[in-house]
Amino acid sequence: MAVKGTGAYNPENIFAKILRGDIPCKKVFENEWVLAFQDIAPKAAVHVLVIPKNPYVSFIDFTKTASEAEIAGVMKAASLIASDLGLEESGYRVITNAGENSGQEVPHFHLHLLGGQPLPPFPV
Ligand code: IU
Repeated sequence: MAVKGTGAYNPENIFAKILRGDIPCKKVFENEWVLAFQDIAPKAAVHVLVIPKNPYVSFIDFTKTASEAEIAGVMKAASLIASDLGLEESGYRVITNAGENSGQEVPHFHLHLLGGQPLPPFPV
């Protein structure tokens, strides 16, 4: 079910539990800024989620609240992961859903990296 994607951060959301190690994930990459893991229900041959380690609900929350160093760290990590996954060669799409009308399910800001195959016309 879609969530509001606004308001206070709920530390009981599933990605917060993954970050705490309470729930396992198929980890792809981790550094000081992000954790990246395979989406549990992939929508493309490559479907990886990149999440900041700090608690942000959405893209706007993240960009308004995080330091410039953190914003750069998260975006650079996502770019590095996409390159390492071969997405430059295959083509790719980077998506973030925010709020109920977008279908955001998990209220912890995340980037979807999608690729590894021809993608259907946008919006996916
Ligand atoms: P959304 O942008 O909030 O709709 O994306 C949430 C994604 O998290 C979605 O693609 C789910 O398949 C994925 N996911 C997951 O990888 N592991 C989980 O335990 C749950 C959702 I719940």
